[in-house]
Amino acid sequence: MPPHTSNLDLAAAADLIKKAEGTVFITTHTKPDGDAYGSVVALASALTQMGKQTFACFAPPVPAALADLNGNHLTHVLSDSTSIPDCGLYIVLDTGAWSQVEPMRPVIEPNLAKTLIIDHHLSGDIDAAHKYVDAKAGACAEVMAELLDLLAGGGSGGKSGGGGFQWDTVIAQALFVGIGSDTGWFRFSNTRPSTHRLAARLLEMGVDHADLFARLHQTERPAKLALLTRALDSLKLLADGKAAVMCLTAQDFQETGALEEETERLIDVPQQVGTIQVVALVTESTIDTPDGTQPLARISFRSKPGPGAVNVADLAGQFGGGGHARAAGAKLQAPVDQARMRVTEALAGAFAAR
Ligand SMILES: [Mn+2]
Repeated sequence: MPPHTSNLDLAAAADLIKKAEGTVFITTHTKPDGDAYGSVVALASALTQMGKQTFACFAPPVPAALADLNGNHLTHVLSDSTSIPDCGLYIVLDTGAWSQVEPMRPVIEPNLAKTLIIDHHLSGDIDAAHKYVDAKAGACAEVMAELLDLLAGGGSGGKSGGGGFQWDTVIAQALFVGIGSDTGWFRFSNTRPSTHRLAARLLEMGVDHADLFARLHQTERPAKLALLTRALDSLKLLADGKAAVMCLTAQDFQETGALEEETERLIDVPQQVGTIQVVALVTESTIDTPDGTQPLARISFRSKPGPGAVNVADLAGQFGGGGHARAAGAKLQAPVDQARMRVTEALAGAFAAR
């Protein structure tokens, strides 16, 4: 597997985009989060203003709160009837892993020689011709901000640059959603001084952060709380309370009426407990696998920073997944109980080895 590292710098990536002929395809991981959504919308808006044809496409489900943001007219949601044009450049944002873009694989794989990945994750296996990976960036949207400055012809601070586009309200909101989402609204350890500087720049352009927070994080349905109750009921502590495993089954989703995307941020709740350093959430997929054989379990990991922090990207790697040191995930073709057992063993092992 090729290393998931840059093989060009961001200026070269900007050049590649500027010189691209024909339509530019832009996508990101399945079930986009705020960073994925914001990164795609910001880039699509910039390129459209530069006079380029874009085809920005999400693999569903797209959370309703994101789909309601400015700029959604610039994007498509993949369905059976979506016809994707032949494009001069294929851009994949916020992931470099096939497992994260499965529905887009038939589009990307034949075009790897014309594919540019821009990502901030530690691992990925898409062998694209062009890769820019900044694992220090708290969000892909931070990289997008740098890229947009390069496309506009240098840090123009919101003024129209040489590329002939402006950081308009669509771009500003999209980038803020991206950095806000991936940093837990500036609480997580991936938040950098430059993250705050970008946030300040976006606020000065008129982004209403309180309104965005309310729209993105305070508009859940009661079913979400019912799902949280189930998750907390399932919580098991191990390694002297240093690790916690929660599990949600298809039955939990049926009985609460909650949707799979409503698991978002449930995993943050147990971190309120002082002893808990790592949390895992195992979720039984309610979506049938294409071949209908094995059920699919999704595993998410979070860990707290500090001395002796557990690298959950390594843990997820044990299950063929990846991500960041503090937040990572994997998918497993296994019954949910078996997945929970294997995750419990892996966590116990991580602490036993200390
Ligand atoms: Mn991200």
